[in-house]
Amino acid sequence: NDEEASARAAAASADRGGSTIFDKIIAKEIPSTIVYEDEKVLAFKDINPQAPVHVLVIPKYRDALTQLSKAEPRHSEILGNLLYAAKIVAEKEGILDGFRVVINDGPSACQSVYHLHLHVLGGRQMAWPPG
Ligand code: D5M
Repeated sequence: NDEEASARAAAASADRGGSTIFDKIIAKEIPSTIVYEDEKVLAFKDINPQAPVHVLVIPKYRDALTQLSKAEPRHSEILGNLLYAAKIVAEKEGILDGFRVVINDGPSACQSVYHLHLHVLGGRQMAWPPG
């Protein structure tokens, strides 16, 4: 289907080292609604929210980390920073009573932007299993 095809095209572009729309968001070249920012991570509202709260948490320095499955030992610190930032986002958004953190990795998981990102979702009852 279309979603799968565009996910595969995005993966191919990432393999060629292409930059993504998130680089423009980090550079503030395109607008976003920032929820939290520090020197290492940026959290902003997802443009296509799947829950009342839907925030993306990304590393500011891409460091060739397009997706979790490409992570190496040197990425462990930024991975920890991202997860901790997800907690700060949940706190700021008032969803500490229940929220979900998701990483879509690769075409089969419908990853569409090849700049590592965590989804923080909440503000409604979440179902399990996810689709
Ligand atoms: O999720 C990529 C997510 O990125 C998807 O939920 C839409 C979101 N997105 C794409 N462009 C923007 C902009 N410009 N602002 C905010 N959010 C955006 P994935 O896990 O790769 O499927």
